Amino acid sequence: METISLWCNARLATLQGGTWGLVDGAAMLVGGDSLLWVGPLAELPAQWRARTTAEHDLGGALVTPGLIDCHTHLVYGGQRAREFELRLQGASYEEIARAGGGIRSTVAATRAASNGALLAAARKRATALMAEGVTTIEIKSGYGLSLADEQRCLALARQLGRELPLAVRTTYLGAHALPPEFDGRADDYITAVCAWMPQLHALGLVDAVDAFCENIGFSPAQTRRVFEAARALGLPVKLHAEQLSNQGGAALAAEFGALSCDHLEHLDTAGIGAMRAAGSVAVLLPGAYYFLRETKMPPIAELRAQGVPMALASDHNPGSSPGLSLLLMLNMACTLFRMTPLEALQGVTLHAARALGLADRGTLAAGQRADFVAWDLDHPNELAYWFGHNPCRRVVVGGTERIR
Ligand code: DI6
Ligand code: FE
Repeated sequence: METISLWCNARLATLQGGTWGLVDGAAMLVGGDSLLWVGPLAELPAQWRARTTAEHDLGGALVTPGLIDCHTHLVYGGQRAREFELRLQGASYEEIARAGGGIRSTVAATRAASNGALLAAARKRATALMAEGVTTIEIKSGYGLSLADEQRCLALARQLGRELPLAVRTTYLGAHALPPEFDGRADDYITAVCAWMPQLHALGLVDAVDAFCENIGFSPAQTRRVFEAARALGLPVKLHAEQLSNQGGAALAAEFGALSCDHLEHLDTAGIGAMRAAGSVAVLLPGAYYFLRETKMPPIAELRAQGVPMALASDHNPGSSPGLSLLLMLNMACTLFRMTPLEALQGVTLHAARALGLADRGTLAAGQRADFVAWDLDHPNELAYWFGHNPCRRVVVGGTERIR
């Protein structure tokens, strides 16, 4: 007989209906990896109660959906603390990148690292994110930049998802930077990125395709070629758009029905309109904004006014956001970007799910995956309020409690 577990004595923030969706004295019924029923315990139908085979007391804790980090670059070798020092002495992120540092230095370190070393480092990072209630994570490639190394990094990301109680979605970001062997031949490199895509996809390693459309990255015309290759394979696209300058990348991505456009500090009104029409999610990355000491904020008020869903992510990477706390991103989204605590939590739950094309998670409702977190908090607005503190008490992923 299938185990049906009752999780009771909770204060739920279901995030349904565009609000916190608070339910006190609540219970959730879990069968397999899904939520079968969610609501006040007093309203649990008798026939469900009769089928319950296990019971868990949540001790009155606040429970939210599992957190989703929808934009990370978790698999890479080395670190860039020296580059941080140089930036503090006045060098800019772009100058360092143009001088061959930046992403390229991480590409060299990644290529030189063994599978075991890459996996061990990525596992540590994933474990840190998980400790704060992250149950789904997106991992991009983009530090291999050869067929063999992109394949290695994507396969290691998949392996992490098999080893850990964590759902992993992979994104192919071959068009992240120009590798040294293609110096002066960016168009040829894009041809290679497009040629590798069906091979990586055939290996089951690609859930989505991304590119870095930027003056230090790839042009809109090159990005378009990558997106056309993705479309030919039926793969959804996302884009690092308008991070350091306005390239019209968001509108281009929207033309391809992008799941999301990410960063967006320099997004303009035309880009917002295109995203809205395409239903693309705006993924905001306050960690990179903070760490690069940017001063131009993404156009939050206009995104909000236009009803473009906003997600938040760690953007964990060694160059522009070496942080491993998604909860800190909630706090920064409010302090730096003036988002509301509700928007911040929606940004790491239902809107993050949408940015990954996942309809089965992000809220607490019957039919959703049983991914949820019990917090040592009274109200969900505290998730954005405390910082440098981890109130995560228990985590359930796909119906199974994660033992820490
Ligand atoms: N934008 C970013 O912020 C990261 N990648 C990107 O396209 C930074 C990656 C790095 O500096 O290593
Ligand atoms: Fe990124």
